[in-house]
Amino acid sequence: MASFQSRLELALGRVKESNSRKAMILHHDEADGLASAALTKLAFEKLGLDTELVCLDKLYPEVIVSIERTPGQIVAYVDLGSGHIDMLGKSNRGKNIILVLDHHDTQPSSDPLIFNLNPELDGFSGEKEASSATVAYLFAKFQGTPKVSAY
Ligand SMILES: [Mn+2]
Repeated sequence: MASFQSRLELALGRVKESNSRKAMILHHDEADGLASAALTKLAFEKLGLDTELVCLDKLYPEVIVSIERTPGQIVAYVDLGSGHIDMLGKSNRGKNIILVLDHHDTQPSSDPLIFNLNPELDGFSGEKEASSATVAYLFAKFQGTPKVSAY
């Protein structure tokens, strides 16, 4: 848990340091995707970012390319993206900070702009021990602001 928490806090630090004022949140269209997108939206709003939600039944390459070409934003993939980590990096022409808050099978990324916040990389089972809503809840909680920690 400590390694996962430190990765969440590292990602939050990078978002806070960035000059981005907007966050695009691309999320899956079922229960876990909706719950985790709502939590992610709250977390970004507490950081003062404008947010835009994009609801998807699956992650289309055309959508990735279209969203990631615009610079100056944070791009968050919520309850999707885990299986496309390489593509998320290769499509990042806007050089945005990319967060992946997901629990499906994945691989680590060495791209400094990609924060793959998947607890499977910290030894947890994404099938049994964590949903994307869990990840998004912890992302919001570890901001450390009193309002968020009261969730
Ligand atoms: Mn899910």
